[in-house]
Amino acid sequence: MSYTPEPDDRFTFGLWTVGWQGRDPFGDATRPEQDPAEAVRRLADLGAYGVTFHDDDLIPFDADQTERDLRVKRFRRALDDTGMAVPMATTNLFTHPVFKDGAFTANDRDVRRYALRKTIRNIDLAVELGATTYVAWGGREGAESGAAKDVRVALDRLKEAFDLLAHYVVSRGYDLRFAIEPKPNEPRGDILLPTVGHALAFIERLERPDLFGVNPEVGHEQMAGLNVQHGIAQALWAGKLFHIDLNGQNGIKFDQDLRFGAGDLRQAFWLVDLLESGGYDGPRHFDFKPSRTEDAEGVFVSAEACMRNYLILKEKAAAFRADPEVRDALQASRVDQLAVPTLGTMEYLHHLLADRSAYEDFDVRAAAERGMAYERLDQLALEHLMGVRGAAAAG
Ligand code: XLS
Ligand code: MN
Ligand code: MN
Repeated sequence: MSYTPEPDDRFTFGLWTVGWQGRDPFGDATRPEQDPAEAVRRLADLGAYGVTFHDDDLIPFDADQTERDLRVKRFRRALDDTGMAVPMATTNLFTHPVFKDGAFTANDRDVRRYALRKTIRNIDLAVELGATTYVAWGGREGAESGAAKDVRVALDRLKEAFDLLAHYVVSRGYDLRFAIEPKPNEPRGDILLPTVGHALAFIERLERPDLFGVNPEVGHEQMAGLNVQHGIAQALWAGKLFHIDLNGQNGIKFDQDLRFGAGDLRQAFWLVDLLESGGYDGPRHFDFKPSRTEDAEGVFVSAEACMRNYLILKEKAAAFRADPEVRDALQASRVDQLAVPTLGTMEYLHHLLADRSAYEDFDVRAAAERGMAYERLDQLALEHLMGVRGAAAAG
């Protein structure tokens, strides 16, 4: 197998990923500025399906109307020439110093009003370019110290902002849904809605929860020490996986944004296994930072590798699921039994209470002695991943 991506694979990239110049808190840019139209062409050549953007990735923060129109025109031409899509867009509410205390939850009311207008302006452009998902990552919505932010009130303001944005989208008749992106910290010491779970709970308090889902990022969950597969599974279970940011991360440390497949490879394997079987049909969006050690060409080597790694893992996950020994091991671990409801059809609580076999006559000791045989099952997965079993091993 060649692992060559095609638009049907629906791989997308943020303009800010391949366009990242390598500026970090300790060092200047290591790469020149990139023309978004050129990024579109290069990614299309590699087999990507589309690109996504923050308003400021496309149009410099202080651009006047003429420059704005020119930039959008150039970008649009690249999209038309290549057939690349823009399934998602988002707002930069974190780079400019005006957002140093947050955007929708800044203590200063005028900053909050400005953030809403900036977002609405880019929603119009996003919809014009065909986006159906609008990501909201609240990078600066947080605090470094206890008294600085009344978190309960900040959540009121965040709700107010999202309710207003939903109202705007509905009143315009836009086909656009919001995907909230959780992250525990960085750039703020602590960010509001730090994990998928926090975001899911928050969404239920909004006026239009149906218009809001999550955009989990692999590395962000791992920065919190969480199992990303579990978080994504819960988002899927809740019908809230509207979008996903794929990348790599090595445990609890700064946001590494490694290319997909780097970092925790085992979690990447289980994640692909889940996405491919769990009913997610949205874009496979990469939000990574090509290491600042790379030159302009190395950036695309890294981008290509994200897609390649996804396709390799997809093949490995399929081979794992199709392996007769795995099927046997799954059965030995009674994984299928979990799908059987704990009470039977037409069985009610009073039946359970009257069922002596469920308690009084239940052989607790025998049940406790049963092994789960998970080690064999997990070793099979590991051997598929290491390439000593399955299609790749045979070839
Ligand atoms: C930063 C986030 C950001 C969002 C979009 O950590 O990942 O890039 O995906 O604003
Ligand atoms: Mn990240
Ligand atoms: Mn992201």
